[in-house]
Amino acid sequence: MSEKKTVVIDLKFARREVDEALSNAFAGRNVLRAADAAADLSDARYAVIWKPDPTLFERAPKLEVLFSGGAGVDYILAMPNLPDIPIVRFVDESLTTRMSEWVVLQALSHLRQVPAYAKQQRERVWRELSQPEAKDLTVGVMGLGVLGQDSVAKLKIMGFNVIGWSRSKKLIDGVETFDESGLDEFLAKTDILVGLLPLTPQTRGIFNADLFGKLRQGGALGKPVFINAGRGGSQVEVDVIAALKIGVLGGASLDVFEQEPLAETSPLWSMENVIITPHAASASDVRALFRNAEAQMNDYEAGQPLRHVVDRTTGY
Ligand code: NDP
Ligand code: OXD
Repeated sequence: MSEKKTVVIDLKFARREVDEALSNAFAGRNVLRAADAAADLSDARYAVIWKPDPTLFERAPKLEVLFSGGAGVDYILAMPNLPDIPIVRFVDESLTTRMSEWVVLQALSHLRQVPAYAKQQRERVWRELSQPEAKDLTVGVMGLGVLGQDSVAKLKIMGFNVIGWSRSKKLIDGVETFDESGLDEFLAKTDILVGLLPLTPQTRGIFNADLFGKLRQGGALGKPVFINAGRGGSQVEVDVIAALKIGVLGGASLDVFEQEPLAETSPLWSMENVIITPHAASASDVRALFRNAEAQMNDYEAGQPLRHVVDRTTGY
């Protein structure tokens, strides 16, 4: 019998990736799979989860810590019968780096007019479009947490002028930052808006017509661009669509949606200057997830505090 506490895995990730990662993880621990309906989870003390089965907490009543398979935990906080135990969110360099790659890619795609050139290519049109430089544009990042701050740094390397907004004011070298009360001032300076916010009651629906109307018009791209990889629940999709149609927004890159998968009937699919990715901006590397969780389990059993624990009062 292992002395280390038992782990249950309930990750709605690709089965093969989970199996491969598990073959090198949680040495000396009993590891159970929630997907195995016959498994007795009654002694499990840790759960590593992403969109788990609603019955998990009934089957595993002795859980002491939940490890989220992603950085966002809105899906956990919304679960019925959630036990009052620590929730650890996933924070790892691989996740951070992947997100910054996606954010920089999208900002550059709009700067360099990738959607317009892709359309010209489909139509076999040879026409050079006018080209501002990155330094002519201000990218405003909403959410200056682990992911937001790394994206800010990498956007700056590409030459963009970058500003940021978060609940509490941040001090970031060379970046003008705003707290909650400075939202309008922040928006009025923003040409490309990047959403990297968690979904909470405060951020639900924050990207709406009123907010889009406050973004700077007439910047180097003519119209502002909206980029969102936080959570779809933070955007009001009918407002995004309307803003694109009437020209309040000149373009968008969306990785997250109010309903996922995005309905085939959504007008977003076929809108010019809209780039869609299927909630793939930064997928969790399962090996890194298990490495992080295992290290924290060992530390916790040695009496060390858990890191990256969710604050249930703020919801992230
Ligand atoms: P963090 O918790 O590190 O940062 C969250 C940031 O949002 C903080 O700066 C926080 O402010 C700010 N914030 C939260 N609520 C508010 C509010 N009401 N008003 C203003 N600012 C607010 O999270 P991460 O950076 O690690 O991740 C951000 C989100 O990205 C995740 O919650 C998840 O939803 C999403 N995500 C999406 C992925 C994808 O593939 N699409 C992949 C990974 C994550 P403060 O600093 O003051 O606390
Ligand atoms: C996350 C995600 O929260 O992938 O990590 O959405």
